[in-house]
Amino acid sequence: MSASPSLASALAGRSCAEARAATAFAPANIALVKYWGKREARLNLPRTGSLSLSLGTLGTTTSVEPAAQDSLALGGEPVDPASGFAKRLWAFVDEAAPGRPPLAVATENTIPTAAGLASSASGFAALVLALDRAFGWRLPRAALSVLARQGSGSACRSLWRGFVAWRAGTRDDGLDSHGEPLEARWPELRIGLLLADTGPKAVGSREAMNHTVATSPLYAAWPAAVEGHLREIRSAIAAQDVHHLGRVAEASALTMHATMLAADPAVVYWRPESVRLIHEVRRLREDGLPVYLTMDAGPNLKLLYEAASEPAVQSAFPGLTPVDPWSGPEPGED
Ligand code: 2P0
Repeated sequence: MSASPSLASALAGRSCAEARAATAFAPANIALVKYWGKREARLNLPRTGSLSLSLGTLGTTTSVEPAAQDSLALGGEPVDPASGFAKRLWAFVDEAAPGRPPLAVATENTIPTAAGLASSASGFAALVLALDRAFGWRLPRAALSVLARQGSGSACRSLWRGFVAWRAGTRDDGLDSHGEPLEARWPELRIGLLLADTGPKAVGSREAMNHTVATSPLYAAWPAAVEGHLREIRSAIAAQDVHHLGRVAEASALTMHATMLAADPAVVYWRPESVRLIHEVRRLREDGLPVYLTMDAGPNLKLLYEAASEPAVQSAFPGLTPVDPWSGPEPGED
């Protein structure tokens, strides 16, 4: 049974009249089974489920406080209200907190911005957690996940640490489409961030996703592939089988890129260095090192391996930023 009716009343009852100063952290997340394609664009309702791993201490900390007028800062610097970032953020705040007073919002990424990995996911999740505290809503975490999803789809998975499943849901209002933490912990599992290119992206992920759904003949095969990947990844997590988990995560990422390569015109995020790194990961695996890769809508790689393999992975890739997904606070806690 879905908890939607109670989520609906919890959300309907939120008051936005008075705010106090509040701060919250949310981690970035990397999908092991990717979200790629929407059934409804305004609410970011996905065509399929997805499953992610949160990035421990890497993410976004956001503060909200009442002010004489709206203002926005990123990394301590004021953000131009006419910028795309500011417009998207305030449109979201107006929808999440209708009738609100003016607010000063300050946001900081702990994920290296130059790494091209700072995501809208931790940003919208931290903002929703900060708004929940600022207005004293005390909403259930699933309701906050619904709100975060409306800012950016993948943000609905950044409300928890560890593994998080996002169920596609079937409702038109999206109240059954939110993140849900898995109980499973896998303390040995690591994720490593590996840069192939730090230049600006030619195509944003939202645009690439919509363009792929609209024009790629391979997209028709995507929903069934995801169903299989979701079943497989849950069984890999239950067994703590890094080979199984890695195979499925790699297949999900490469299948997603295959749908993009078949779009018209093709979306090609891979740079020469991306391809070199992909081959290097495969070579290490042939030599017996259990290391696998995933990629998002960009040229960079994320490596999946267990703690015991970290020295070997680090020595093969000196530029690697290793992440312990189990470190850091529970999102929304001090
Ligand atoms: C994911 N990505 O599952 C997939 C894999 C990128 C590749 O979710 O339009 O910023 O805000 O719902 O969440 C990135 O897209 O898109 C993303 P919107 P979002 O992590």
